[in-house]
Amino acid sequence: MVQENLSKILYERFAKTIKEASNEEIYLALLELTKESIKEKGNTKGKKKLYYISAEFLIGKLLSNNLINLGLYDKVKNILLENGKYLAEIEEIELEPSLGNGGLGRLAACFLDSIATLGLSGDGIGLNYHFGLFKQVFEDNKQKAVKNPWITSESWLNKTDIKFEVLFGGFKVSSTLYDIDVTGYKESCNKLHLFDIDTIDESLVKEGINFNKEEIKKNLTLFLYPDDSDKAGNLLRIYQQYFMVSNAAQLILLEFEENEYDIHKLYEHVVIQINDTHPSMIIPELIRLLGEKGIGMDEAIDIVTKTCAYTNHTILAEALEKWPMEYLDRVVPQLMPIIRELDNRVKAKYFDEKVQIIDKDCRVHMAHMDIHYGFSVNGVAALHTEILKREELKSFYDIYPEKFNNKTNGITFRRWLIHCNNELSNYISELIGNEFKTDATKLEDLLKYIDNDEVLRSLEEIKKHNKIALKKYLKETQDIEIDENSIFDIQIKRLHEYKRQQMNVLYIIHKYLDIKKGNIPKSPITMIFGAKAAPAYVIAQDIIHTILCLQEIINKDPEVNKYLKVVMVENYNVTNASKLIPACDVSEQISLASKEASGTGNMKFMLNGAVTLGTEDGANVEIHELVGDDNIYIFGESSEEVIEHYKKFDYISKKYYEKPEIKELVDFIVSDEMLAIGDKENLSRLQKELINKDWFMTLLDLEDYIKTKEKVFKDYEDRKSWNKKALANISKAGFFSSDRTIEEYNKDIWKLN
Ligand code: 26V
Repeated sequence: MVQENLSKILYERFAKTIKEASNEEIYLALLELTKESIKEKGNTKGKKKLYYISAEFLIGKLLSNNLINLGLYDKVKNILLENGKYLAEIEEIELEPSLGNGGLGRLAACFLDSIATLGLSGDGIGLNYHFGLFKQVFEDNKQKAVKNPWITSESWLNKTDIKFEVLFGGFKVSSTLYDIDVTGYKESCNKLHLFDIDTIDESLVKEGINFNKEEIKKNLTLFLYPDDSDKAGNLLRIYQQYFMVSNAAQLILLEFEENEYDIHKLYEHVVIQINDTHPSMIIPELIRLLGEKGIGMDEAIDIVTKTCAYTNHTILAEALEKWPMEYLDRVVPQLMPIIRELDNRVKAKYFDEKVQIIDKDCRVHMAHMDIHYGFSVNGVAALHTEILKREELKSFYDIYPEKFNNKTNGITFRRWLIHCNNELSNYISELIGNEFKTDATKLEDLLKYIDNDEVLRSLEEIKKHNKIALKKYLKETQDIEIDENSIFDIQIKRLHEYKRQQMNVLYIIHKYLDIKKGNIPKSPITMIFGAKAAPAYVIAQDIIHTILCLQEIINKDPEVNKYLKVVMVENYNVTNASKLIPACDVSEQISLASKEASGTGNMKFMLNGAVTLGTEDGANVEIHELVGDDNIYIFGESSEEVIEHYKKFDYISKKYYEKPEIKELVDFIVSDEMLAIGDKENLSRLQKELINKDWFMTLLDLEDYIKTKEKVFKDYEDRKSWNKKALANISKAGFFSSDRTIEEYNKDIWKLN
């Protein structure tokens, strides 16, 4: 059937056979074929429906993922192969929708996959950004940000006839809803609803990613999170957030009314998950709309509180949104009486200033509104939730202990195993059958092969194939030559000081100097990074510059490059993550303990047989518990110790810097070699930052990190024992399936039927 349908589409559209068609033509035909098959699946239905509202859905390319979920992947791959075509090449035609910054957005995408797979009735609601997260290009060893379009004339977007009006202070805009089908693995479908304005003007973007931030009617959905380092950027972000939630509220009420349910019982049929604080204005907006329907304030507040649940994804103070009242007065004047009323009720009941919604500086704390006027607050890993309860949100936990719960993050195994590492997935099926695809805990059955030499050797072989594929990709895209027989040590994630890419940089300097002294590593090492830095984040730009300078120096040095290479992958995104993760030996998860809420890359690496080198932070703690001390490398101070340092202000980086072994590494950043190719301003700023500030305590853990990493590389030499670690990691990864996470959300929070 698939063969006939594909041939028919190609013939009707291009008068060509599969053999004759170009990759572009085959892509378009597959898009059509997939969309047709989706129609046959129908939508999930239930008495209660979840709306997952999020400013980000980092869905990545959809073709192969949809083919897998529809059960067509192997068929299509083989049909193409019989005609001399490669699905992997056809995948390249699709543009990646980079509609998210990082973990939070990718989590939302994994969740949609699992919600549909479990047959739960739940849709995503977000914004149809015309340009996703900027595309990163390297020029003069620096990051340059350029626009990142993804919408083509034919795409996964389906325009609907649903239109709403959204009122802002002084003007209104009209919206149109676009839908993307969310296919579940062998189940029915849900939708990702993306709202757009009708008056968008893409030509506003001139140089790089700059545009006039004040022309709201033309720019509202132009970019994912514009730069918020200035007032205009912040205002635009509030316009986006209100546009998202006003449309969401209207859609939710429209669907609700179509079912003729009783509006007084909204919470029996609707549950709204607020993904971080970006959609928090849904609370006052729903209260406002219920008021328009004649429901009094007390009851409206009660209904909304029983409908909304909030997920916290970070404890970093700078990331917790606090909007000045002045901004909200300007953008959403109609919400302000409600927000003031919500705050008055809090102030009348609680004297603790820390739980107020509007603080004494007239800033509105969005998370505080969510906690008071939602029924559930969850963190995203066990440690993170404990820190919320004991430290960051303690005052709230004291008031509402029953609202707090943990939901450890997860990842969809369809994308992060079956698609990205099809060879490993097929091999696992050969060993233990297919059940792990729907019940990930079945991966534990692999443990019976822990002493089986043939299985261990096969795992090593598969890893080698993935390394060769990555080598080819890096040669083609960046003209960088790497050695597939080297250890692949990978750190891929957003660039942030708390994630401590700078600590990895100092290790590289250590290794480089060590090799120069004649200490040659047994196996060569390839250090790989991928990271985008927010354009206004100065130190993050400096770290990227330092990595790129080291890449140039080390890779060009004939004495060293046989043993050590550095690769900074350009434009790290979902697509290249799928190529990097399966090729990895050592997964770098080295955030300062207490700072990484969960991490999800750590789970992807583990599932693909990499061994974690990490701190006791986020979900690393749970990985450690699952795999045991022998199958993970843990270093650094604990979250309790780190939190104590912050409380006592007793971490002084200069004291560490004064140790000669550390000084040598930090000073190398501004050595003659580095200054000969790098920019003095960037390099000395980073060096000074490490000496005088180092807010995320790089130097505190540096020595332990270097020592532990040396042990990792030594242990790698015992290939059998290393392969056992890889197998143990794969076997224990089942817990991190987002199917498990979603089952927990449903059991404890959503209660969908
Ligand atoms: C946002 C911002 C915005 C302003 C500048 C600094 C800054 C720093 C961090 C953030 C984080 C936004 C929230 C986020 O993406 N959190 C991530 O959520 C993942 C899914 O739960 C989780 O795995 C990551 O640990 C967490 O960082």
